[in-house]
Amino acid sequence: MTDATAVTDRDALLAVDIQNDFCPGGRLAVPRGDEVVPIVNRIAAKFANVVLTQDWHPPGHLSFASSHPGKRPYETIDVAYGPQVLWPDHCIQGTSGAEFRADLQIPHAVLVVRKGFRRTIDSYSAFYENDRVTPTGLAGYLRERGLTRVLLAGLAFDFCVRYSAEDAHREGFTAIVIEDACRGIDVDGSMAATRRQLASLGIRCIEAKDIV
Ligand code: VGL
Ligand code: ZN
Repeated sequence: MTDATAVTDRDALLAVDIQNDFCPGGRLAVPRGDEVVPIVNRIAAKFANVVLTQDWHPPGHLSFASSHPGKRPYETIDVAYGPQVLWPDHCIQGTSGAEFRADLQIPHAVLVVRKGFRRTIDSYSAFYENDRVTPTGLAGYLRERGLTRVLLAGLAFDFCVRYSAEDAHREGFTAIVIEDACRGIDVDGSMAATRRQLASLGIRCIEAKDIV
């Protein structure tokens, strides 16, 4: 049970990577990823400030298993900034897989943050790329607009939602994950690890019905 969370004008909803490639039929399909769309549409109507993120990779991106001869998707390799999970090719700039789901209907969204556009750095978080030092600019945007709390929903719970929530918290924003508005991939126990890590940082997980 969680208490009602009232949305204010200092809140931002971060709708993470609700793109064709992360939904059934896509190239890195998150199981039941499409189910978040109507939920996020409903939640978004309550927010004055909605930010969308869009995974946006060039062809031959470092995070693609196909860029590493002999490697397979979901293996982990060491790159310049540390371990990196390898993925099927996905969300390639300008392709239909990289487009937002057509049924995602948030015309009042105020910002789209594209990430993962540097060939040699992946970016799970909407705030920092996977080298953990290259910023996307989102923290500055939120601060300059006086937004203090970030509620997160979307795909995937155990990757881009997780790292975005952790970085929001690290940047001094209050981060809250709307868990039933997310779906996960679950690589090597990553769902359980995410729940543990969010809890240890004091990042609350709530349900969509608690947002009023
Ligand atoms: C994501 C893996 C690779 C995500 C993006 O949106 O969670 N996961 N690229
Ligand atoms: Zn990606």
